[in-house]
Amino acid sequence: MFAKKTMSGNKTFTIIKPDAFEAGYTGPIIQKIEEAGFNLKNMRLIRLDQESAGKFYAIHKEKPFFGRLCDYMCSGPIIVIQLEKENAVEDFRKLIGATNPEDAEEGTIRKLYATSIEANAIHGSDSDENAEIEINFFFS
Ligand code: IDP
Ligand code: MG
Repeated sequence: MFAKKTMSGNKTFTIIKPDAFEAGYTGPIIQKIEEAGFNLKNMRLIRLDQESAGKFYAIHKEKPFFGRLCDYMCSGPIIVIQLEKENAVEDFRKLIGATNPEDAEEGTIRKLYATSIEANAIHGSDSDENAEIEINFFFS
């Protein structure tokens, strides 16, 4: 009998969202990401259009907040970053904290820099599969 060991991937993907970019938090956020042991593999400053925002957040298209989310993500420049670290997806989700900054743990990026459940400063992939899809979406 072999113990089943599931290997987690070493890639994840993040976006410094328009509110955090506009507020000048790009530097401190990247510093926290690097201090947590992530390596920056690819990075761009871009501005999304409605079509790309809708594609990126397609899994939320039935949600009541979808339209506002797309408007918000297009409201200003963003930084998209491919990251690498052992156990990347899970460790990065811990580093950013809960979706709603009011529920985020002390010291997490959303606790420190987010202003609301919508304008929550940063994105983090939620699975290895989605990390791959999101990286290919922006860096291919
Ligand atoms: P996540 O970013 O923590 O993975 P998701 O549920 O995947 O959270 O939602 C994607 C993004 O949609 C959130 O980061 C946030 O910007 C926005 N969002 C999520 N839930 C709400 C809501 O209830 N109201 C408004 N915006 C929301
Ligand atoms: Mg999500």
